[in-house]
Amino acid sequence: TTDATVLAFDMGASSGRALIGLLKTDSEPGGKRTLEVAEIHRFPNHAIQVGKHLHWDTLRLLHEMKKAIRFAFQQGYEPATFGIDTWGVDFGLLDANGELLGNPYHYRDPHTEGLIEEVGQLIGPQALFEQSGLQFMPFNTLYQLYAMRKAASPKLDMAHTLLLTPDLLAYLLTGVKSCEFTMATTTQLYHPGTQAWNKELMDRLGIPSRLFLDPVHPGTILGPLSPEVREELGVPGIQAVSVGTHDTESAIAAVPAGDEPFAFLVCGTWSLLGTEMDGPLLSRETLELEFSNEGGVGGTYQLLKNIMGLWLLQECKREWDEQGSEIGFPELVRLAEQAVPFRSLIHPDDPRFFSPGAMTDKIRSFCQETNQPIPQSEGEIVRCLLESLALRYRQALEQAERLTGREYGGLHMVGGGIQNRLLCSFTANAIGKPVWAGPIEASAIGNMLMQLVALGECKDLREARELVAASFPIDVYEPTASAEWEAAYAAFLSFGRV
Ligand code: ADP
Ligand code: LRH
Repeated sequence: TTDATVLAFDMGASSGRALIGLLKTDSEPGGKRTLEVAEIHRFPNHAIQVGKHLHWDTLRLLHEMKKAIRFAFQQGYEPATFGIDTWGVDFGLLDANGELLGNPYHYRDPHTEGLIEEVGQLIGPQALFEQSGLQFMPFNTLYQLYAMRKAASPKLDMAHTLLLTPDLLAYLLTGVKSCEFTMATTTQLYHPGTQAWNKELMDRLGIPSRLFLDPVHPGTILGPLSPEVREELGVPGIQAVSVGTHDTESAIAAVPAGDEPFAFLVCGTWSLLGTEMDGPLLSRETLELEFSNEGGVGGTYQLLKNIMGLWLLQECKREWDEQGSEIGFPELVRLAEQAVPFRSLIHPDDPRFFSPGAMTDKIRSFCQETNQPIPQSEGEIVRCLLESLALRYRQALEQAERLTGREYGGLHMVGGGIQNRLLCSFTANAIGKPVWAGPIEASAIGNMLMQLVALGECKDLREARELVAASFPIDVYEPTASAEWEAAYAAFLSFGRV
């Protein structure tokens, strides 16, 4: 029997997707419960350049989400609820009439350049870290709003309400304004100590505190689709649930781990590597090793590091596509597999790789500057990227172990990137421990789990994770010890970044 049907929207920085989740109970006595998922819609998502700025196409996302709702009903599904998760930090501003003021900025917009240093001087890095728990990344909401203030943006003065991307999309579908906790903790303006917005910090930076709504926790029911949307789509008023709206947090909620402390790697456009905690770890060492404390679902905090991730590969692929070669990810992975191992390495988090464009040139110049052979072919470049990422994962895992004083028996990998089996096995080899890969659609599944919690079908995060373990297969990658990986790691560490 089907006990519940839910709809998850998972908006990544490279694609958006809508999945239906069916909670099923086996007909046998004491029947096993499983979650079945079916993808009903997938569409590309990317930055759009307008003059000097990079924006998201928010209305296109709304359009695709509406299409997905229509598809769901056309295919005979009757979801009781839906939830939305997206990438972190970005937001839209509403005016006093509740209308969207302009196109939201993309977090790779260059307008925040240099602001980490400037705000650091104003507030002091240690104080800023203690009040936010976050790694200083140029795109944090704080720097974006400060950039708008510095540019004397009229939008900032006109704005009545700030809605983070998932809350904005939920508002456009329901008319309900909300602010969800896990996203709030990505802004750098939420104080992990007081568990409230940091109004004092906003005042000091000229960021209007009136814009911010009180956060609600994942599992909160927001309200039904608006009458306009219901009428337009000819569907009933399914209820929006505020899930773990930060995609990373939804993904971690879907890691099929038990009660033991575990390490995770959420592998998509970004790679987020870390471990689940009961609360934030605000030590000086956390700041020095550039880790973040991000609010998670079910009262957790995630101690993690942002690693540049498969963005590097996406950007290379985009360049090759534009040159007309149109090689898919599976083929690029195959070419990398055939390339010579350990020929050249990069540091994935070198700042040059953050902005879009000219990625193959940037990779080649990194190799040239560090006196390594310059990768030429697609296979050589992808090999270089994947080996470098795996080594970076080892470094971050060791740092997480140092910070928590724990040792992890292996690494749980989830997200679209685990379809890259070469990357999974490189990672196992680099860390010298097993990798447990799955599920791929972790964010959408974690999103569904909090809907099931809201519906009373799952008690808590623990029970929700048991459901994931019972429903989705895991691929195990055992490490093969090799002196070559050790030597490569030593070479990698010589790049000198933490
Ligand atoms: P996001 O949610 O950030 O948009 P995903 O979790 O969907 O990202 O992961 C996208 C990444 O997954 C791509 O950049 C690509 O590197 C990888 N990927 C997707 N499909 C495949 C595939 N068939 N084989 C190998 N890698 C893949
Ligand atoms: C991954 C992610 C990550 C953020 C970045 C902006 O999709 O949410 O956790 O830091 O996007």
